[in-house]
Amino acid sequence: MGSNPYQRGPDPTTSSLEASRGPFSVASFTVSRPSGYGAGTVYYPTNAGGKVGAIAIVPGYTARQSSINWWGPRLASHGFVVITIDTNSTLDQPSSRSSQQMAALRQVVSLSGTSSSPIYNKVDTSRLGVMGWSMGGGGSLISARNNPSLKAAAPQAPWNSSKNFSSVTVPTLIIACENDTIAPVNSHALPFYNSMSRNPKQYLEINGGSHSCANSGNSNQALIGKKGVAWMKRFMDNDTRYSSFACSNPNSSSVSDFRTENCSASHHHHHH
Ligand code: 856
Repeated sequence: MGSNPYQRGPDPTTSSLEASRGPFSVASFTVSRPSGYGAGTVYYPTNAGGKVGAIAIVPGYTARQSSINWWGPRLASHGFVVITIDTNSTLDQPSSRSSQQMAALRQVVSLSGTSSSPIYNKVDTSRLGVMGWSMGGGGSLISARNNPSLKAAAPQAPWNSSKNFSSVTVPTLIIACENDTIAPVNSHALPFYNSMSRNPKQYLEINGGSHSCANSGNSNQALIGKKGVAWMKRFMDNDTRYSSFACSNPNSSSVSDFRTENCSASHHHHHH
């Protein structure tokens, strides 16, 4: 077996993934001139050693970065550059949120090529991912459909008027909230999940959760953080040390429904 040049950090454990921070130190800055979106905050690891993948995270209708910014330091401390954004208008629809998400990724790529930037030379611009809440989750699904070169997607409580994401090839983790009355799982998260077949996919439904069940301050951050970080490490970094954490059923009373396909929890290697 060859070594994986994208692998960062020590071998994961349940406790390292359930902790509020991973192994790397995190710094952040505000984007001074957002291009194509409303505002941005970049969280990045200061000591990950070498380039890392980048993830853009978009909030929902009427919401701002504060609704999803718990992911920033959490993911960055495991070795990702993360940009959380505000949209141009809080009323923007999912397709616009997708466009703004891709603009934010382009800006992170640009900053990684700018010698005066804190993230100069820190981003592997070939490994980009998307996350978002509600209409930002619907936007993330649109981004995944329109940009098959993305390495991973993880929408939470996604909302979108179109239900057909059958062409998505990007590995996608849908975090759903059982008692969501704004994006009910039976008319949003489950149809999105069921429409996909060409990708590694997963449906993680939080028991009794409201529409904000995976937002900043949620009461299941150990579980949701573990699954979100593991999905991104497995598919953005191709780090198979995370396969079982990414693919297996957490068998938790906090999970009311779990489904996954094309996600191998164990890897069998040939030895010669
Ligand atoms: C926080 C998505 C018809 O659609 C809606 O009413 C609706 C409302 C809210 C959201 C959303 O993004 O919620 C996030 O507001 C759809």
